[in-house]
Amino acid sequence: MKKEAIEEKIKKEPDAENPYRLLDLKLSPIKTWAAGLPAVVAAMRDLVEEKTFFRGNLALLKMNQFKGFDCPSCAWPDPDDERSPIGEYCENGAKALAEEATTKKITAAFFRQHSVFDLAKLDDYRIGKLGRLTAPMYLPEGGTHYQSISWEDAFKKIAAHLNALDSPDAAAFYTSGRTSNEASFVYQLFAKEFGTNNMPDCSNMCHETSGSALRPTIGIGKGTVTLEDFYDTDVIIIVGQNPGTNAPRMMSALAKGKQNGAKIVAINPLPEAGLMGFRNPQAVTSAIGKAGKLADLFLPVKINGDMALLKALELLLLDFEKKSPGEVLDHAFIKEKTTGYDAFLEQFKDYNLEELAKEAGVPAAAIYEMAQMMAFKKRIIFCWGMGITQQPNGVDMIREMLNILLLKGSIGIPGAGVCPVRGHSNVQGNRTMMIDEKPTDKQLDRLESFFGFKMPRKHGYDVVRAIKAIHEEKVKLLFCMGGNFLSATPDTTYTANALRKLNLLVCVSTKLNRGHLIHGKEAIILPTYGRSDKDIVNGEVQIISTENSMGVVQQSKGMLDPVSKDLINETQIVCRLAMATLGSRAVVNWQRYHDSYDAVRDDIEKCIPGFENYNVRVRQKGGFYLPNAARDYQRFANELDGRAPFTITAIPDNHLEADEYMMATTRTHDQFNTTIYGLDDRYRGIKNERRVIFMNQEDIDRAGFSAGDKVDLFNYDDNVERIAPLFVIVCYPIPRQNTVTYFPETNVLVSVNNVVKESNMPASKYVKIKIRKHDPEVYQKIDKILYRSLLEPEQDVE
Ligand SMILES: Nc1nc2c(c(=O)[nH]1)N[C@H]1C(S)=C(S)[C@@H](COP(=O)(O)OP(=O)(O)OC[C@H]3O[C@@H](n4cnc5c(=O)[nH]c(N)nc54)[C@H](O)[C@@H]3O)O[C@H]1N2
Ligand SMILES: Nc1nc2c(c(=O)[nH]1)N[C@H]1C(S)=C(S)[C@@H](COP(=O)(O)OP(=O)(O)OC[C@H]3O[C@@H](n4cnc5c(=O)[nH]c(N)nc54)[C@H](O)[C@@H]3O)O[C@H]1N2
Ligand SMILES: [Mo]
Repeated sequence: MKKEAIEEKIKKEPDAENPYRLLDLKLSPIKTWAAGLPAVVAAMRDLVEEKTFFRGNLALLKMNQFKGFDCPSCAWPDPDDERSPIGEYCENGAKALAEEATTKKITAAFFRQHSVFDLAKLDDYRIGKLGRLTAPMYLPEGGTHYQSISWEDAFKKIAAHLNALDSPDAAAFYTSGRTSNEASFVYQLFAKEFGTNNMPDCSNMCHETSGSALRPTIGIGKGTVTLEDFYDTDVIIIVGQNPGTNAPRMMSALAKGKQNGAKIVAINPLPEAGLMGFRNPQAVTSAIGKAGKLADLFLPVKINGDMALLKALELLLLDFEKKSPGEVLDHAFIKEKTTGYDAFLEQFKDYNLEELAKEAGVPAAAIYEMAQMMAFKKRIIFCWGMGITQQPNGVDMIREMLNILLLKGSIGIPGAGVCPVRGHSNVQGNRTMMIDEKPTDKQLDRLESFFGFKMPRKHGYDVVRAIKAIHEEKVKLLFCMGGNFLSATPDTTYTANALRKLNLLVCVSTKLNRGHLIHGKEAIILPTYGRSDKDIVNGEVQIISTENSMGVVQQSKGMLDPVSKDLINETQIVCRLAMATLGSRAVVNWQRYHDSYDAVRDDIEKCIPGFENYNVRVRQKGGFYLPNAARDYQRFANELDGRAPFTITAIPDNHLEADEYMMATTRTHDQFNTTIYGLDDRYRGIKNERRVIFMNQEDIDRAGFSAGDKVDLFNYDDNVERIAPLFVIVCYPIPRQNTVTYFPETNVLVSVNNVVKESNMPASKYVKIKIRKHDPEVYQKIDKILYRSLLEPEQDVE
């Protein structure tokens, strides 16, 4: 069907029960390259829309520069040496900045005018566009509107609630990944002094799987490569990750590596533009010139077909080794640095290339081509993202990639290793600072000996366990340091019903989001600084620090005048809360941390290895690398005498019934997690609509649908009917019986019990669904408040 005919058809069939949502989807061809001039234009448009063009552009010149501030968007590192004078940022970094640097604001008067119930009528895009939060707000029990509260009273109220709990474990402290090292350190310390390890964080939905896979094998839950390794390597393999949208500056590193001779392999069910080609928007000539090709080989794997693909690859590499003994595998490395090789080899007797290829959904010849690219090369980098970590067997799949590197001795040498591409800009630093529901005894011992009080030892709740504990009313108070707990987590209706049972929900936030509108009996919003804001303590502009995806710790100095005088930085919020809650019980000198980030850093240095001389080194140009024994001296899992074990994994059974589909939830090019910048997904050819489902043409035909049809989506895990109403079918080059939709709209379909083995992360890219023609009757079965934005006309909120 012609695209105009599809667009026309969507418009022509209004939804009787839902006349308010006029769909205005526009389709265009899928892009085959990313960035370039359109990226520059899109970035500037966002700055204009946020009424921050000059302020924003001024800030952009400082973003990711040596003495500037760290981009609040993704965690991709900045070059150690030269940085582009016209801007070391990407389109999506600029959009993130526009969101934060906006001059629009929400005042107390705004909250007096609009009830919480009415604000829920707005969709996420409109909520985000309201502007920055400017004053602390309080929603009393039974109240309809958030009302003003002083900071002093807010802290008193939260403290009273905390102290009234039956046990410290009835509180949970969530963290999103933008919080600085300094704020993270005091935050986890406060939770521990209060008495709990209930510290769920966004890692529990993001790269927990990577940590779970890597810690017991290579001895560290982080990647082992630096940016330099990308520039000089032979093969870069990108599995389940979409750099063009989610880590755009990674494309410059890929392009540089390719220029120097590296081959790039992309493994993804979707032909993502950012994997296929690239125009550097930071270089004037290249932004408008011919796009460079990126991937040399694209393998359109089925959702969760990666394990079969990796086994097929191993089978072929072993075959190459048989034909050219000693030229493919690194036997010395295997002997000295690994364990379990013989047992690992055993399994390959049972595997057959054609069957594995079929299971992967990729022609055997293509896998052979990949094996050929790698067989006689040693400098190989495996990168992965959410396409792997959010699979039920994600831990196993990462260990399988590691198996390949171990076979070839491709780890801990230049140009080779593992690269989990992190999400939030300081999510890695949060963990280094011990925001972790299961801190190790070693970490707790160090804290105990420095601070001199007993640390709680019982492991706390991660995100999924916290949701269940809130449901069971074991947790009565949820404190969120940033993020959007409601929308980022799975099983939205179940989670919403849990959150409604809380005694108190506290959110430290920069912007309003849906997470503030589904609340407990009482709720408090505490407004705070963003990364680009000038953070003044005792009359001086302060620096904070963050750790990027490659373990570099560096300073960040905000430079914009805050939108309100009534904001407090995250560190001081924690310190004041600690003083209000612990009073004379406190052993930690909270006032000292409150008054000085340097004091916080001095103590981080004494409690966490690798931070020696923190205050000096963080001020050096480019910061400093944290130690990484796997990378630096090929020292892997300690329990095994520094060797890395081979892991024997299984191929999952991915059988689907004829009317079932596998759904992966991903990001559009116009969002940062739950923050919706706009309604387009430019690279995938989608404009003006987020409620779309990508389907293969043959599946569309077989099910008797046609492109442009309106459908409802269902999931039936644990015999519960989960419904996501009103989606539009878009025909897309995607493997059979596989579908893709956008997060967070379809989180409602992800069962809280659908988790990754070992890491307990929601398996958000492995959701079994059924698809039926849209029936307005479904509106009778959904949560009317959660779906208010879909069911009722928008109100004017300006
Ligand atoms: N602009 C922007 N930048 C961001 C974010 C954002 O929302 N917006 N989010 C940040 C965060 S917190 C994170 S964690 C990262 C996320 O960045 P990514 O890891 O890129 O996350 P996603 O877009 O969720 O999905 C990644 C890819 O997985 C593929 N995929 C799905 N299922 C499978 C599968 O079974 N196998 C394979 N091989 N691939 C599969 C999808 O097609 C998609 O291309 O980005 C960070 N950066
Ligand atoms: N179905 C599905 N679900 C997913 C995913 C998926 O791919 N599919 N991805 C998962 C992943 S990888 C992640 S990381 C999580 C993300 O989960 P979260 O981190 O909880 O969500 P965000 O949308 O990043 O949080 C946005 C909010 O953070 C606040 N904020 C922004 N900057 C700051 C700041 O500097 N300080 C403070 N205090 N607040 C700030 C703003 O109020 C904003 O509304 O979602 C997960 N959920
Ligand atoms: Mo993430």
